[in-house]
Amino acid sequence: MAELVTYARQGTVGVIAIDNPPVNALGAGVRKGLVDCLDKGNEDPEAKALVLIGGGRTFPAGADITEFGKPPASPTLPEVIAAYEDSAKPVLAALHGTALGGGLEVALGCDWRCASKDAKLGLPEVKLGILPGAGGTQRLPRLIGAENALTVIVGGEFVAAPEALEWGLIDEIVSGDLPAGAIAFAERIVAEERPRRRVRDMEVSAAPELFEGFRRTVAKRQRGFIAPLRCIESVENATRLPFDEGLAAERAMFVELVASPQAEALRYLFFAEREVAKVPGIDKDTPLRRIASVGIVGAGTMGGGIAMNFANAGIPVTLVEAVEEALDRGFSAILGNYSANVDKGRLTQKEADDHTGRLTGSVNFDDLAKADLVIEAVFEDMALKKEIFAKLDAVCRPGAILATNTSTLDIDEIAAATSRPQDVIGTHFFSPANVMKLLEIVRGDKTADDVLASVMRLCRVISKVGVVVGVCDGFVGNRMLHAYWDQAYSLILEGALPQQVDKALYDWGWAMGPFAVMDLAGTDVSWRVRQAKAERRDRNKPYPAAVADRLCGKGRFGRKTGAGWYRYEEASRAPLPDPAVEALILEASAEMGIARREIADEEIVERSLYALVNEGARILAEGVAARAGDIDVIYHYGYGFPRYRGGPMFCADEIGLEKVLAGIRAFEERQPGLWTPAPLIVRLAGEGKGFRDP
Ligand code: T1G
Repeated sequence: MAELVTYARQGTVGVIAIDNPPVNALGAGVRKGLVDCLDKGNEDPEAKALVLIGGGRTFPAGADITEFGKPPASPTLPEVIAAYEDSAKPVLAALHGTALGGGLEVALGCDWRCASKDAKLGLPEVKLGILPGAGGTQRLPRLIGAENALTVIVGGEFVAAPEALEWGLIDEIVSGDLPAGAIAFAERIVAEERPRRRVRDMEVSAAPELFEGFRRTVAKRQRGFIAPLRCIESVENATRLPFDEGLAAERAMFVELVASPQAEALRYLFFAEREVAKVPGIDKDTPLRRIASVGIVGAGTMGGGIAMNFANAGIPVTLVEAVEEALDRGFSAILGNYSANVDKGRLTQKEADDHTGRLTGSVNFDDLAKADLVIEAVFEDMALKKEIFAKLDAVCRPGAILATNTSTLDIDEIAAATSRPQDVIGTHFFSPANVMKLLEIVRGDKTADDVLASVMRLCRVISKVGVVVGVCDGFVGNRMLHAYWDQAYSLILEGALPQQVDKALYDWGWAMGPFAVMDLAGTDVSWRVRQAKAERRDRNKPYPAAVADRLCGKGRFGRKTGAGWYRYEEASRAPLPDPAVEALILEASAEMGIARREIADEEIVERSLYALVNEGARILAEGVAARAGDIDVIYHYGYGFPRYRGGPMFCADEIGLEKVLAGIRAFEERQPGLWTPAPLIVRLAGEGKGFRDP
């Protein structure tokens, strides 16, 4: 087995190189190698200084996350870092790629740090529900000050090399070859007899207000997450406790958090997000189709948002509308979005101008003839979509990818309107399309592998999380959402009110409750879908959405009409309970013969979750989603499911499918027809298994 860490001397400099692809994670073997090679360097009489460097694409990107939850093998990371800090010879860490977590903590244990100009540095442990556990919260503030350290540790975002140099996190940027530049730097350190610098010996102070300020921000931006508060507490310790006491307190918090349910959920999502990119049956070397120009049909809210993704990624876009007025409306909405981004400082005016410069409008389909990818984003009408795809089939070049942004219609039926169904695919963006990270990629019966692989690859280019799903009504996300909404309607018919349901789910961690979401998206959107399906609806099943039909019947379409499930004051987004809605609900309960009762928040949370899980289990069994993790990634990035709870399927596994099944059966007694337990849950519960078990 190739050595994970090697030692070699170049002139008077000993070089310790790590080689553990893909990201040089600091697993047990690497940690042992680091200490062994340090000893070799310190015992090498010719070596006056040592350089620590990573092979391959990056300096260590952290501890090996796959080792979490297992008994730690010695040496532990704190022991490795203490050894480097106590090295007899000065050590320079040479950073490239993404020097993160435990990797950066090792570098903080070295005397000096240099980096390649495009290196990224960070302590993103908070995103895994933990805090830096190898001295990062004690050494980083000593080196760059408490405020900068809090920004890095509490937010978990990466710092680019130029900013790291400014902050003193690194001492030099190496523009050319990193190993050569690092060795030269080490030789200068020796030649100039620069004094040893142990970060642990540095001092840091800060006013309590600083930490209070960060706590307030966390309460708003990272609501419900435990780790950010622990991070603040530990950095605060660095300003008031001796180093070793602060270090011990950090470690104790780390051990507590790494075993916490939040950390387990966030670790699960970390790997689930990487799994979604591996599409069963699609070879990772599938040749890709070039996508260097894009066409969008429909310049409405969705079409405009979708176009911005490509313009932001440097890809020219042609937006086609039926008439000039619609095109003008579409462009002014897009320009409005960009100037709002400039006002908020998210973009410079030049960047906004560059992006809008890549957008071209047209009312002529022929202008799509050369596009590599065309996405149709007109309103949900099958006949209209088929007409458009027939047109695209006539004008688009051979090999162009034809995609539809439908959120529910049958992709195979749309594809059948062309002579090239193998080039047709679903790309279901979420509103606002230039903001929401999720892209449900709908694989049709005839969709070609290279079309699928190309669109999956495209997700990285436009910074989306792409999840491949099969064809069914509402695909994965919306299909589950209807079961979840049916419970929301049922709960208000049985005794709750929209504000109680929304508060219970918000307090449980959802970004927003279902009724507030319906008002944001427009209650008429799902109403039109229900109306379109009315003839096919099974009359033997309960129809709790009847209360929503009543609401829409009164023209209460949500924020856009100033009233929906809530009322909204002029220019305010605050949802205000409306007695008119309460009256409408009580009237509906009475007419549907439903006796209203007290409903506890726990029941609201449980019925909402179990409705998602039950439908999710059907979707898994049908193969519409490849893995439970795919469903959880969809629910986090597309529907605001609380990240620190992992996802509906993960939650069900944590609760235990036997208990979930018992709960579903209890609800079925109360609502026969709405709660038939999914056979997959019955089987897995019977076998004592979970969705993640093979
Ligand atoms: N441990 C184990 N595997 C890892 C890993 C890690 N730290 N980081 C990445 N991988 C795997 C990943 O699962 C994937 O595997 C492959 O590497 C490529 O990753 C004490 C305890 C570095 C920015 O949180 O953010 O240190 O799917 O697809 O998009 O304080 O990976 O190919 O089989 O993501 O180019 C802190 C986590 C750990 C960084 C690269 N570090 N990694 O992104 O590739 S906690 C992190 C990332 C810690 C100490 C504590 C990203 C990346 P596979 P990828 P990428």
